[in-house]
Amino acid sequence: DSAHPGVEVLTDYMQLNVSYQSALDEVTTKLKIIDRELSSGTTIGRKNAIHQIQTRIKSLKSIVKKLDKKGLAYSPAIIEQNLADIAGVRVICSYTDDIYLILHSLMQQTDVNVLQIKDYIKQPKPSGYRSLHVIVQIPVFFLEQTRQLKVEIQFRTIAMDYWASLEHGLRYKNNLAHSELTTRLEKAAVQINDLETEMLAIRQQLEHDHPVDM
Ligand code: 0O2
Repeated sequence: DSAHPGVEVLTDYMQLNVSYQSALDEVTTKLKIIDRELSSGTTIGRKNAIHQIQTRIKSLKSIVKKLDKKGLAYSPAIIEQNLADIAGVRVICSYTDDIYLILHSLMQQTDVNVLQIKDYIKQPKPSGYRSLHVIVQIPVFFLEQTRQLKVEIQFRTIAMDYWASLEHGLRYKNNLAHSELTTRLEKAAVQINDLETEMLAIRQQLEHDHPVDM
């Protein structure tokens, strides 16, 4: 029965999935093109600038939870207006400098509208979390209309992702609020950052000593 509100919500969500999956495809293609050029050895880049690209569409449960938190009702228009992370891309890079190189390249593209940048690399969260969050808006060409859709891109290094993934898993299963463990997790984030800085310094030393091999 299509009059049932549950059916309507599900139908809207399926429609939203189709739209935002296409937005994810567009952004992923842009990132792959940048990575291919960086890895070709003809530019300033190096192999494996992008280690991995992950994508996800926010689950119906998470959408409803977020709307509730904001005191908003469920409707496709409200979601599109208020939630910028329905479509999410996680770009896991080898080194921090590659992140800014890729961001710069995306910002140059005339069809990419950068709506917001939150730099938790320069300014980590109190938890120790580090990543660069960027909201972009891109045109997606459908059969009968062109829609401007938002995508959240989270740029991280392998080291940042290591910490964030494990921390997320620990936090998800346990209530870590204000415990001694949060302090230890914060310290672990600092140690991982130190390690990452050292790996970058090693790479830069190698580039300096053997400029053509890299
Ligand atoms: P999921 O399942 O990853 O989507 P908002 O996004 O509007 O709710 P805010 O504060 O503007 O709120 O967003 P923020 O903090 O810039 O980005 C939220 C996302 O960043 C989270 O998504 C996580 O993916 C990630 N994140 C932020 N802080 C932490 C942290 O301390 N640890 C880890 N592991 N990840 C973090 P969601 O919505 O929580 O969930």
